Amino acid sequence: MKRISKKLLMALVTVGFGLSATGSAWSAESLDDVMKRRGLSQKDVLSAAKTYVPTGKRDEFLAFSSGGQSGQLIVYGVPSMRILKYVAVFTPEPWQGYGFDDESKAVLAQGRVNGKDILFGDTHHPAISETNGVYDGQYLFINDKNNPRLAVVDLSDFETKQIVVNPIMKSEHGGAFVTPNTEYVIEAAQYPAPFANEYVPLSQFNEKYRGAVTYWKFDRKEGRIVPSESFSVELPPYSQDLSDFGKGPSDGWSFTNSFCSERYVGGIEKGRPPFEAGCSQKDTDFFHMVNWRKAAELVKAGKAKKINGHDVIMMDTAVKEGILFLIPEPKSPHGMDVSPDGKLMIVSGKLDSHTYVYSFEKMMALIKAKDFAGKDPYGIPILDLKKSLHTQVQVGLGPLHTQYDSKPCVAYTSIYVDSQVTKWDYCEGKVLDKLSIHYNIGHLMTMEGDSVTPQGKYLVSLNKLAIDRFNPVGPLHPQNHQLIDISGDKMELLYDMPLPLGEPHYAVAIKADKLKPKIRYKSGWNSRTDKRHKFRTRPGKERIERDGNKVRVFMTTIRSHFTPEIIEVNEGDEVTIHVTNLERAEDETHGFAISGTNANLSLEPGKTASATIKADTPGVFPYYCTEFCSALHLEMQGYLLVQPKGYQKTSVKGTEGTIYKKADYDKQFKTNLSTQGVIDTVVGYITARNYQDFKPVVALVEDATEQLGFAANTRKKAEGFAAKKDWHNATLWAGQWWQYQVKAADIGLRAKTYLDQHGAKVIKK
Ligand code: K7E
Ligand code: CUA
Repeated sequence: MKRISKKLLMALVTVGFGLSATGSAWSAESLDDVMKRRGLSQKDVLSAAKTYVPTGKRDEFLAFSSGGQSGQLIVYGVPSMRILKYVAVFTPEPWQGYGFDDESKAVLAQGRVNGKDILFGDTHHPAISETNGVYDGQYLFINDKNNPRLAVVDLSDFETKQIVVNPIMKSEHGGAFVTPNTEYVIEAAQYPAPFANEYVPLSQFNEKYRGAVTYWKFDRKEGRIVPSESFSVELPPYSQDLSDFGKGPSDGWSFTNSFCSERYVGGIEKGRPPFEAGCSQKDTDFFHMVNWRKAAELVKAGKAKKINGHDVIMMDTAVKEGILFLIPEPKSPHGMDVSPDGKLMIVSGKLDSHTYVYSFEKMMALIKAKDFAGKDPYGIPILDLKKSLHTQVQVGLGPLHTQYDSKPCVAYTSIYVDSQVTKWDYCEGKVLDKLSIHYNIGHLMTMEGDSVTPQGKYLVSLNKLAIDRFNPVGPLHPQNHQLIDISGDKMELLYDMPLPLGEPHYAVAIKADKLKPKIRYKSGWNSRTDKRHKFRTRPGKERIERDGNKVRVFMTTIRSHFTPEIIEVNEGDEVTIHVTNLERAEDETHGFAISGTNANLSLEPGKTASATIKADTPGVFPYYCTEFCSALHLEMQGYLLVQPKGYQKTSVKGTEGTIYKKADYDKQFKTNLSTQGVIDTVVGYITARNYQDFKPVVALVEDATEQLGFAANTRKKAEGFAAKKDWHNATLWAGQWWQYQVKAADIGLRAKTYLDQHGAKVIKK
């Protein structure tokens, strides 16, 4: 402690009042030297200059990538490709306390399937909420392919708020995609299964197994999906795949493609050809079109059937009401991407080297004229492929997904087998450029590339294999996201980013300045329900309440202590600890973990989070702060003592700690006075400048003022004890007074540095 004291004081004096060092010394190496030494070409250096974001500067776009088998969401900046956050969605994640505090456990519990906790998700497609087809940066939705679920992430704090389980599907894939005003989020089934939770032999596949699309109603004001206002449309047992919503002229419709329209059921163990053979026999599969707006009206009119408590429009109703149509599409298709103007739908067949561009206008004309090529086995009218097509372009082997440029008619398609990105003109139907990637691209993403206003500039290729791109780290390789410059006529590869967290499928990128995430919560906030926490604690109101064998602890935390610091309970008690972080300062997150338990909280400023534990093992369990929050972070600790049943107080005497005398008090008092002198000078330095013009400094000054308030209070306590000649307590409180001074000084110095670096001006007093 004393060592820190000296160091800090020295820092105060030297940094605070020494000459500010304006680094003007030339680096010994020139750019040429470095290029030579590191073997960099001109092109490498240009790429570096295009992607490098200097310290303190920020990225122009934020990308949200699915986290694949991690069940999470990955956030990174473009063009720097710096990873900023893994947002916990379907899987417990200790850093964020997700699945380790009671509040987030309640969110994960919403995602139980058949009453079982599911602690894994396979996230594929994130979608940012839209207003008039433009990304608005408010919410993000993401699906879980394995357990058909959808999650809502609030982009005001990047936290998962809700998980809904699809009531009729057993797996899904074609979600999440949103309507142009985010009234609905779509989820399309993947592997057909019976809607009811029951056994049905595969011999009844055609009759009893079904596909579907679900339209989840989103209440933007509440920021939550409303399951009771959501509905589905029954579809044939084709494996539905990707989906997209119409916009502009095609608004009101949704489009979903499918594979295995052969309805093959496999059975390799019975000597039958495997799924992959039986599911790719026909030359074409089916593209489904659903008039979702009319479907919503049919539900309102009572034309849906309740299945598992959920409204489903059955196929016969859908056919009769004219809201469901099919069109052949290239076999084993994958992507389904509506053009920014909503006039065209692009589909690629993985086993075909073409992309097919469908014309919404032509499709509607065929429907209007009842000009159908036939019906499928379920009576759904089929539109003629040729008559529906705008054009067809040979783009390469294994085309998957398509994204759009800010330039009209320009699209980019991922070419899996050829490991390429093809840039092409979908109006004229011609290829413009090709670029090799490394290796086996899945999705690709342009900036806001599936909205009505694509931003161009960059493309990220989400590659399935990295192979030789990075330092080897064992047989399991990271994924490779490659950044590509698309601002010119020719695509230029800029950067390889390893992603070591599951296999991302789709990603979306938004202009960073559209996001306005909060810095702190309102004090005592339950971030998962977005309401004041029922068990928040105000400063001074910390307490421990007991009701039978249920113990409730109302705890607060602020640099660098918990209140209370000692919790004594009895073996067999159920203990719930509600911790409120009283901090208002930016980035002052505290953690809270208890030895021998899974309790682990992340307490951002203002948040209240809770841990419930069963005190079934008697003993001593230290708890501590898991975030390095201040110079005395290690001292941010406490004890949970669990007294065994029938514990008898022993007569063995013990002692605790050091006893302080008057000399100790005098010494501490003197230190505090000189520290105060230093603080006064820093305060003088700041207030002599136009610090109020700098928002971050104003926040720092508020924080420092708060710390100085605490210092004044503890000083009074110290002096009170000194007056009573209780030198021991007087010394301890004087020590605490000094702690607050040090925190204030630390913050003051941060403010001073900021002012120095941002050209603050001296103002006359
Ligand atoms: Cu192509 Cu799930 Cu969209 Cu994987 S998906 S790549
Ligand atoms: Cu609070 Cu470390």
